[in-house]
Amino acid sequence: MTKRAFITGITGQDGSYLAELLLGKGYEVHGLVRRHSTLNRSRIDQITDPALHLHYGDMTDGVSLVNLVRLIEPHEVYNLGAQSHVKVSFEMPEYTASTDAVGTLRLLEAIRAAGLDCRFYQASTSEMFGATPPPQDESSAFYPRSPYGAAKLYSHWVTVNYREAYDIFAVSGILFNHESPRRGESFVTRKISLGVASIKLGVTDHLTLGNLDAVRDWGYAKEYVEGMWRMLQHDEPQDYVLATGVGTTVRQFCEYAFARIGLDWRDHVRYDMSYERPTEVDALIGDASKARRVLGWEPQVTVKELAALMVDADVEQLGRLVRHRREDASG
Ligand code: NDP
Ligand code: GDR
Repeated sequence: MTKRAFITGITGQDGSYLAELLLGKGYEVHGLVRRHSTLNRSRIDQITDPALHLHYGDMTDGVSLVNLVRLIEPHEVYNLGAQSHVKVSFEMPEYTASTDAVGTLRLLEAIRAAGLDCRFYQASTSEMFGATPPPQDESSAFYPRSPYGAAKLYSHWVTVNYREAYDIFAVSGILFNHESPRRGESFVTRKISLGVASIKLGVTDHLTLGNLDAVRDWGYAKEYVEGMWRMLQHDEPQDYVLATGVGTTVRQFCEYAFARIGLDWRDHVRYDMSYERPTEVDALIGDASKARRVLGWEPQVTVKELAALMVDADVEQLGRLVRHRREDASG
């Protein structure tokens, strides 16, 4: 029997890697896409597999979710769709809550009302731990520090509640930061790798950042989507932390990224307080022992390797663009 998966957030970093993973395993994959005035499917454009189907909808539109769940009758639902930028959540708190908190409720209700025997994955986040000091694991206290973190905490608990109240196989993956060349350009690691590439190619000579002291646990996104899938294959619905266990400051990440092209970050990084958040999360370092023990999940790519692979990808991609522009300009 062909398994059907429904992915919200399929056009995002994780959604695109997850779609590739599931198609590779023989799944029929259905993805929720939002209507934009111009298409923004660059992360999934390369997928030519006819088993991929895209449907218009939105996490803020319950009717679209109800209709799609009934139409697709998925065996597995991965809820990755969200306003995922922490700083933006301070500027758009209500929209963030509607998408990231109530959106999950809408989707769970659609599944419950359809009476489907389907497994549900919720994209929870280390941001729910917020001010709780590291290391953080599944039993650590939650203390979100942003509208994003608070909205995701609602989704986390409503996922637990639907599991207990309605016996739905619903799991919450509490994932620490994970990055890749497909990372959105306004998240700090990608901003750094793109900045480094721009400096190498002579497009600019500096990069402007906010708080360099924040500590994050950065892993490679491709490995994390494998963890999501494993959570849904286990016999029991449980919640898991996915993390590398290694804490790195934004400053250190800069050091690694600039070193890749033989430069000293201190000569090129400027500070701008407008990138600071009203409340910051100082340090997140995860303990993923449970995922290692129960799911056999273990990340391989180190933060240094991650910085290098992101810089290399941006140098190549931006290099192509710059060459084309120069060719065009020279007629
Ligand atoms: P991205 O920002 O790359 O992708 C977010 C996705 O959600 C996009 O496909 C976006 O669509 C979609 N989306 C946004 N708003 C809506 C909406 N109102 N209705 C439907 N879809 C919407 O995020 P990531 O891939 O990095 O993360 C995936 C999930 O995991 C998110 O929920 C995020 O909060 C969570 N998470 C991420 C971590 C990380 O380090 N990457 C860590 C822990 C949790 P569009 O392309 O149209 O904008
Ligand atoms: P985060 O990721 O908030 O951890 O959320 P982000 O890359 O945005 O910030 C990480 C840290 O870097 C500091 N920082 C900057 N951040 C950005 N974006 N831009 C800057 O210029 C800059 N300068 C310093 C931030 O203050 C912060 O401390 C990500 C998202 O993917 C969430 O969706 C996810 O849930 C969490 O990771 C786990």
